[in-house]
Amino acid sequence: MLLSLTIAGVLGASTGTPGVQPPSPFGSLPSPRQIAHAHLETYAFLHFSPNTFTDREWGNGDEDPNVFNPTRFDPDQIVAALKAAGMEGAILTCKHHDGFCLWPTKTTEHSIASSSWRGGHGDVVKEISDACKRHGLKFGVYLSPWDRNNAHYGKPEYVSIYREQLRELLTQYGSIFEVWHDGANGGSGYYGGARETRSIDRKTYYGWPQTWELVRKLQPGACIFSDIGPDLRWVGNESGYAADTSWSTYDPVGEQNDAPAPGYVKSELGETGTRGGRHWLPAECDVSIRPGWFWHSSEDSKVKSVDQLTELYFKSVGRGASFLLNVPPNREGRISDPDVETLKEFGHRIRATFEHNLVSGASLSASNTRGNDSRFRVENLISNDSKNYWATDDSVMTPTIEIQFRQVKTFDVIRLREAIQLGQRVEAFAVDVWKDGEWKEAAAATSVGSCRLIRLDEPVTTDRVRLRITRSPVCPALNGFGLFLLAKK
Ligand code: FUL
Repeated sequence: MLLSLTIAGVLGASTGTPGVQPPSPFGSLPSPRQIAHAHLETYAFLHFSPNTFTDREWGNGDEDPNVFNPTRFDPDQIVAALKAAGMEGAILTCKHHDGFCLWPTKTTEHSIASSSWRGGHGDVVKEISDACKRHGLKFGVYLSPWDRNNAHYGKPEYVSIYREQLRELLTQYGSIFEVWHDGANGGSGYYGGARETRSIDRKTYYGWPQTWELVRKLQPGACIFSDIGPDLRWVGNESGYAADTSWSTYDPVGEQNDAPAPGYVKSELGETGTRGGRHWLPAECDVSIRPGWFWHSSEDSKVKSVDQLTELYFKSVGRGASFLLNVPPNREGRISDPDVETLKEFGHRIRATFEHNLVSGASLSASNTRGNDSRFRVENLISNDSKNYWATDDSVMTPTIEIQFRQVKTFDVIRLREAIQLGQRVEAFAVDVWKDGEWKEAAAATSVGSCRLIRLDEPVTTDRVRLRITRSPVCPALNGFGLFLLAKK
């Protein structure tokens, strides 16, 4: 009792030392919905449409609704496979470019209601969203703006139809965590029988600000994804990685250095984002577990390995972005065995790697703690509450932390997290290990954000580790430091 009073006296009571203020936020800041989204880290894409049955990637829009016929459709098998991989949500292609709606929409006849599957009474959106609820995953919707079936595509009428489709999806299927707007737009198609090429002005045609207002009204908690946000940005490639330096802030630029729009952006800039950008707009890294987005039997032997998925995890989640992994259901309406197997092993590997943080149980000391106030103590780096963070005095921008283990430990993975509610602050850091009587640098990196992972080439064994913040324009505020040993497969 006396001891704890004394420590509280030195470091300040949990309500804070009088006069010590939290650090001022720096730069653009995430909204609460973006902060919640950052915790998800990994979630799935489900590409499923007539393409699954016609062996195509982009349907023309003239497909017979009867081709959509998943013979053993099993939403629980699908969602369970995702859950085994540690995924926190699933985004379904409710309508891909071919315009076929996987729910019985009132906006077009080109939907599941016109298919003989389940006598025209099927609703894949409902079944997948219900399965997500049963398994504790969040549910999101992909609704392609480009519609190669719709006769009105290219005219103002279609934009109203698109918004109405969104309204149906956002009001009939419970809580939606993400709304995904594809940037692929315009071109040849069926268009109600016209069979022509239609191009639209990608900057103005869709009236995105109004559409996003509708999303905000109907699902205020949903993050909106597009090439330019407003909540999540496309990383600029479909290979599943962000750049090694990837900022959570981003000011997208149009193709002609003018105002950007979905489908009209210098997408390569998405890989790095913009240091000091006006918008908090973290990257989402999309990639398919197979070469194509849709299922093709010829790709059953081309499913990514656990090592490949692990590498992508490190290059997406580990670079402050989210990992959107596409897992396409097959013609039966299930996830194929090779995909199920890899997902299970991947989930096991990630869980086994991160379940035990070697830093917990070690003693930590910081070169500086903000106002010597226990609210900002270094132990916050290993508390599981992301609201608690370690911070330094305003004048201390390059502090160090030392970790002393009771016995030597072996690790090859380093994890650092910033308290992003205060913005992205740190610009560079290094990690040293004590070896042969001196500090040796084991790793150095730049941007942190919600999560930075470093994988060392070789495991290191030591009883002392040092974290050095080497560049930061303001005092750092970190809420996680971890050392782990990558689990074998
Ligand atoms: C692209 C689309 O054209 C692909 O078919 C796929 O849906 C991918 C996620 O986005 O832009």
